[in-house]
Amino acid sequence: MILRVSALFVFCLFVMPLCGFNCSRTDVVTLTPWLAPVVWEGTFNPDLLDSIYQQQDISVAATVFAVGKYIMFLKNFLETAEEYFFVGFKVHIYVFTDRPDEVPQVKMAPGRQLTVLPVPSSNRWQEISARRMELIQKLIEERLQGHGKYIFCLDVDSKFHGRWGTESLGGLVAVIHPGYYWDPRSNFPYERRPQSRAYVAEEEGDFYYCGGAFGGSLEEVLLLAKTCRSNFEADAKEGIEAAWQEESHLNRYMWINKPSKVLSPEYLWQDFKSRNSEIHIIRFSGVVKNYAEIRPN
Ligand code: UD2
Repeated sequence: MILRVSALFVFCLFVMPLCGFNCSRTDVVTLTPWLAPVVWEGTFNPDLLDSIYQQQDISVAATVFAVGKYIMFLKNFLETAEEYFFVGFKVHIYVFTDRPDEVPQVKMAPGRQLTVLPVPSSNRWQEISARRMELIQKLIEERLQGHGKYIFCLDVDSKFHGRWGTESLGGLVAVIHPGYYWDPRSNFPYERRPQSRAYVAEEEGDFYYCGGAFGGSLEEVLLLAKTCRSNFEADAKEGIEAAWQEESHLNRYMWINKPSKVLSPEYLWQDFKSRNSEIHIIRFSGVVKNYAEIRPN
């Protein structure tokens, strides 16, 4: 009896604060039915996680596309990434753009670097968004193999407001779309035509995930990019473009290949939306933009 009480005492005093038992959430889903964590503020200990990954000497790559007028968003993206994205870790940002001369100079901390990769311009925004998978595949195959371990692929018309760090690392990582997380599955804007390779049937699907932020290990993201690219191209040969381009293919992929970590909408909020009470912090959000002004068509 004495042994049991003192074991409980030790557990409460030392283990609980470390492992996060004192920081749980009951107002939101924090575990998927396939046992992947759903990361919300208050469900993890950032210092503990950082200390674990510091020992592993990890590095994180990030891709961002700034084609045509979207270059205007890059400065804010890069400056806020310096403040909040994997601070204290090695970070390599790859900017794909058709306007390399307009890439802003942003002072980066030691251990952080930026590489500009030129891409052709395009007359269709859908094509720019969709070609990202192909370019991410090539980047991993041609430049990243053996360099670093993790990668995140992010929309440029966004900025960081709060920590995005080691709590987000995992094999395959998806972000729940802020527009649909309270909705029934039937409202999710999946591709619903069976002839598309992005098809998700009415009774299928877990969450609706964002195309604007996803990531994981280099191996997993390479598989994802390859699959989404080849499905997208096979659809295109048959004259089909999925409802939300590569976002639809990504959602199909995540239904079949369950993410090992799911990030809450804190990791990609939308500035035009008012903040709901369960959102204790906004870490990254899409800025308000005038589509008619910035898209090529
Ligand atoms: C959603 C997704 C986006 C993508 C798209 C469907 C979120 C928050 N956003 O946003 O990721 O899945 O639906 O295609 O999940 N881009 C350029 N130049 C252009 C057009 C696009 O560089 O002229 C790049 C840029 O990095 C941008 C991204 O493509 O952030 C996505 O395009 P968008 O922001 O116009 O797509 P949107 O807002 O419909």
